[in-house]
Formats: sequence, structure tokens, C-alpha cells
Amino acid sequence: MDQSISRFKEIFGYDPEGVYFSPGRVNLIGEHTDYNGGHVFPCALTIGTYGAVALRGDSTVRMYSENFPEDGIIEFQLKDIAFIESHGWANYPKGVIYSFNKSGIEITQGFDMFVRGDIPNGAGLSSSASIEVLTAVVLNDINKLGVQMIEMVKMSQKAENEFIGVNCGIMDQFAVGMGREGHAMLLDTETLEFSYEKVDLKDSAIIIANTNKRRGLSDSKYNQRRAECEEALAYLQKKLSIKSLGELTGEELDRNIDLIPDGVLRRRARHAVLENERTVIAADALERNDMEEFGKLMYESHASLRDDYEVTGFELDTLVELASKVAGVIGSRMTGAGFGGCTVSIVKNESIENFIEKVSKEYQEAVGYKADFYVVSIGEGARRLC
Ligand code: NG1
Ligand code: MG
Repeated sequence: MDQSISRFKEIFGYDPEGVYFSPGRVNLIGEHTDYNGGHVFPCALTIGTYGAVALRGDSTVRMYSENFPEDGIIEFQLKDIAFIESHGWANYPKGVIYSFNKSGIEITQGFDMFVRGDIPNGAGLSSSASIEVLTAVVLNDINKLGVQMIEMVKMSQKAENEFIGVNCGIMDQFAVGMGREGHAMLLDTETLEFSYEKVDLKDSAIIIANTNKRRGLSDSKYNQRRAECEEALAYLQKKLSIKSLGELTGEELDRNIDLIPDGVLRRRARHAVLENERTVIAADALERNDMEEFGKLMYESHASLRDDYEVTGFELDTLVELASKVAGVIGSRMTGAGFGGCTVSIVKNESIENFIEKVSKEYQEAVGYKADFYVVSIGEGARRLC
């Protein structure tokens, strides 16, 4: 935090007016369900993105990221909000300005913003949603707009969908904006009804392992999966009056599977439907402190993402496979979009050291490069720090 203040001063030559923080998130279970009207079960992390900001008194915006020093200071006018390839990371905050404007809240006051993040980029921990919601909170605060957090969450998703071009669901921005310390959120992405569930792991910890296999910014395979689910849904809708795959139970899908003529589409639909069921059961298991059940569902989720949804890959599968063989590991699965990125594991406290040592060594032997490990804590959603 202090670092953001002094770095702002070094870069822009005067003091910032406010410092803000927006977390990354990890999804415990419920993957690729958020654009299928299903449930997700994410939590906000204590790692995230910091922003130091001041109004300028004109209509210029200047932004600098400690994570992309090679980009230097990116400068643009508020009347020229367009996606510019060479603006790199700054397209995310720009997209949020675009969303505010689109919602009828025109941003007219220029500002300087220093940003620094400690979330690994492109790893499935939502560095993008983190900076989007950060920007929304900044714009809301410096312009004294009084916009509700849930609206900022939706505008941040709109930025990702319409400005960045990733057709993502609402999970990331929701978790980042609405997170509560020590709690996961069971969110119905169809109705946006949600509940906070206390994550009382007592004698275990959440460990995120980064495969260090990066996936692209707007991965075309993500949009492809989304399109496949829509296609499967359209076949089912010929007979069933449903709005999304998330409305079906596994049994209902089974009874109607013949409506989908294609094997690949059947498997995509099966993942979406069963993953949604698993997520609701898992949240209940956590509430009952049934960690064995929770862990089993995590492994099942991974297998479904690997076999039916085909979004894992050698690196993610290796990490989960290796984790499953270590004593004291309760469950492990890929988290986020997949195709690389991170796994999330729940590991007994006394086994953490052994887990990291073993999986790290065997992963490097199998894959040829290193994985990174983070023992994480569940933190609060985006907010002003000072
Ligand atoms: P990540 O991996 O954080 O980018 C993506 C989507 C989510 C959700 C998950 C899969 C983006 C920005 N977010 O998350 O909405 O669909 O995949 O569950 O693409
Ligand atoms: Mg992302």
C-alpha cells in the first residue's frame, strides 16, 4: 500500500488522493457453469491489484502498471475510449470506462492511476476481473457516483464481454467485487441469488499451484466451449422448455440425451449439468464439514473437465494426478478456464511442506519446467484502503 503511494509520486510527481485494492479469486468448484446458468463456488483472495489514484482536473487519463513497466505511461483522452492493441493491460480499465459510459454514467473527469498486482497473469486467478472491478470502484469513488457493487460487477463483466472480447460469465467479477473474508460464495449465475458459506478448514489450507503454462488473453477455445453449450441447449429446447443447461438435473439430461445428435455436444452438456449438481452438493458438504465428500467432488470435477469438457491438458492433469498421490491431500482440481493456469488443492496443514516439495519435484520431472505454489487466504472484495 505505502509502496503504491510512493510509486505514484515518483511516476506522476504529486501525491495520490486514494489507494484501492481489488482481490483475485479462486473458484473452489463449479467450472464453466457460469455461462450456463449454473452455480459457482468462488472466494476472493488476499492477493490482488492495488491502485493509487488522483483526479487531474482535465479529461486526460494516464495509467502506469508496475507489472508492465515496458509499456510506460499509457495516456488517452476520455472522449477516445477504444480498444488499442498497443495499450495492452490498460484496455481492461479502459473497458470499464466504456461500460460506465454505455450505462449512461459518462466519465468526464480525467485521472492518473498507478497499478500494481501480485496475482500471476493469465493463470486463472482473475487478474483481469481484479483490475476491472478495481477500476469500477475507483471511478465510482473519485466521481462520487454512488453505484452499488453489484452494478459495478455487471459493468466489469460487460467490459470483458464487449470491450476485451471474452464472452465470460459473471463469476470472476462477482467474486472479486462481493467477496467476504473467510467465506466462499455459492452463486446461482442465472438469478444472481447467492449465499456466503463460511470456509472453516480448521486443520487444512487452500493451495494454488500454477502450472506456468499460460493461456491466451481471449482464448478462442473458451468462446468455442460456450458456443458448443449453446448448441446443445438449442437441441434440448426443441422439446424441453428450459432457459439454460443449469436448470436440468443429471437424470433429466440422461432421459433426453438423444435430443442432442452429436457426441461431443453431449459430453459438453453433461459436464455443464453434472458440474452444477456437484457444486451445490459440495457447498452443502462444506457446511456440514464433510471434507472427504468435498474432496471427492473436486476430483470428479477435474475428471469431468478433462474427459467431457476437454479443457485441462497435460500440465493441469499432471498436477492433479501428483497431488492425489500425496498423503494429507483432501482434494484437487483445475480452477478457472483451464488450458493451463492453476489448480486448487485442499491440503492438511501438517502435509503442506511435503505436498509442495513432492509435487514440485515430480511436476518438473514430468513437464520440464517449474510450477509455483501459493498457500492462500480468503479475503474481502474490492474496496478503498485509504
Ligand atoms: P478465468 O480462468 O479466471 O479467466 C474463466 C471465465 C469465468 C468462468 C471460468 C470457468 C474469463 C474472464 N472468465 O475464468 O467467467 O467461465 O473461466 O469456470 O474468461
Ligand atoms: Mg481472465
